[in-house]
Amino acid sequence: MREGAEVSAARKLYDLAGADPALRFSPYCWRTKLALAHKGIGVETIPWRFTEKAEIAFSASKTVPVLVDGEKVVADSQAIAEYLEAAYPDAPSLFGGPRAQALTQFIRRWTDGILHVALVNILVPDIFELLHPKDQPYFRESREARLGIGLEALAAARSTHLPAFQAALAPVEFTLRGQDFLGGETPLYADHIVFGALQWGRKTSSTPLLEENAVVAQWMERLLGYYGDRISLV
Ligand SMILES: N[C@@H](CCC(=O)N[C@@H](CS)C(=O)NCC(=O)O)C(=O)O
Repeated sequence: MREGAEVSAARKLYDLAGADPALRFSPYCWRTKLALAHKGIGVETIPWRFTEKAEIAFSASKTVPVLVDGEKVVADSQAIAEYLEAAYPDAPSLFGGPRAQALTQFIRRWTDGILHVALVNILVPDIFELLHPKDQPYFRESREARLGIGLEALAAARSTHLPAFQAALAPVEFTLRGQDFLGGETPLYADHIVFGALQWGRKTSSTPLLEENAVVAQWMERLLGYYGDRISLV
């Protein structure tokens, strides 16, 4: 386990929070927090709510994560990962080289397009309950419009969405049966991406999602253990 990274006052990460400011559940923010830990870069995380767009207007982004690194402002988890890789070349690589960086795009697209979609159907009603009251009307309206279904109807159909999630996860489980991390012997950004999705589930789901996936659950613990006190758990 490595030493904890020093937190610079000039480095901040806007990180999605629930009603409880310690509940940090954004899959994209978790990717970024693991990427920062991987690079050994300490950061102060700022709890941010969906409707606090004015707080991040300086970044020209309406979504988090937003990283402030001294004079530099970077929004979007992918842009942040690429920034960190370029700006901190002497720290461990996030991607493991340019060709692996290209392959990581597949993991990202698969996670966003398949794993997140399977999880959205399960998690959105649970997330609604955990949000700050000022966020709830916005979240309900935007998610019902996006998904084309009411939150209550989605909640009633919850169990019908669980098999799609388990099926989506199967390639991750099979891979991790043969290696410690998606990156091989040590983690890479590919691990951070998939971890973010499952941590989103772990932080918000009203029922455990990984009971049938001990291999995947153990990998999540292994990943957190690898970074030790480098990772801020809020
Ligand atoms: N492509 C963006 C997506 C970021 C994103 O969608 N973040 C969500 C939190 S998980 C957000 O801030 N949503 C604000 C909203 O829905 O208004 C990234 O990779 O950073």
